[in-house]
Amino acid sequence: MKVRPALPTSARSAATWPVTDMPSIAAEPFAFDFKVPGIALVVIDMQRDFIEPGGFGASLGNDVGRLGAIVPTVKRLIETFRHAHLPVIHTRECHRPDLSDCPPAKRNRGAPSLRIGDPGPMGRLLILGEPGSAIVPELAPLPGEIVIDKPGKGAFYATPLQDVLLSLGATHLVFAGVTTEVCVQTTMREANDRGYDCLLAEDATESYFPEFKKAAIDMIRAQGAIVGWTASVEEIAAAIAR
Ligand code: C5J
Repeated sequence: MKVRPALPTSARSAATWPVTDMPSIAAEPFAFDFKVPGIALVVIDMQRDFIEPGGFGASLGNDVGRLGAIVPTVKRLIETFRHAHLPVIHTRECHRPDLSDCPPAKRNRGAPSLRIGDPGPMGRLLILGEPGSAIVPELAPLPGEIVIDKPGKGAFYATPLQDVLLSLGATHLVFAGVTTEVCVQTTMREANDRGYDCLLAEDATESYFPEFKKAAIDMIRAQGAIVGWTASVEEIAAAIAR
């Protein structure tokens, strides 16, 4: 797996982040206190393959329209972090063209109309470099922003994400992206186990199944934020702006 670029550029290095008093986001189940420097945004898998017709999500029989609807909200969140010179990390679920990083158990599961690696209208499904694996143009990473390519649902598995976060000095992570109960929740759980304080942007994440999104949000913040916090983009933006 590659990180593009290998490490954050100087514009986003911890040394240049502004230092402030500990700010706080109005969140559930209680306020999310964070540090600057120390907070980073992780945008999970806002790829054409999940969001546009003809991709991997559609091959599983899903109505992809729900996911496209959050693009403007995710964009607002990304721009909030960019404006504050805080790190933005993007992930993409994708595999090598020879599928050497795609276990048969993943590729052969179920009865989709197309399998990972099969040719579709946006190129081969979930294959690095194919048009479908790209992040939707509205949310395209800026030069210097980190892109993590991941073969699994969680963004820590078989990727350099942990090293990247350590190099950034990140301690608090805000999550957005798709799908809430699969790659977003898996990554949040991985991050939580690694000691990061995690917050999910409720209106900048989506599922093909509204009931799964609601259940995931409920599970994350239950039992005193057992996996993490949740808050609206409005509240996150307000706190970052302060
Ligand atoms: C899925 C993802 N749902 N990004 N991937 O297969 O959530």
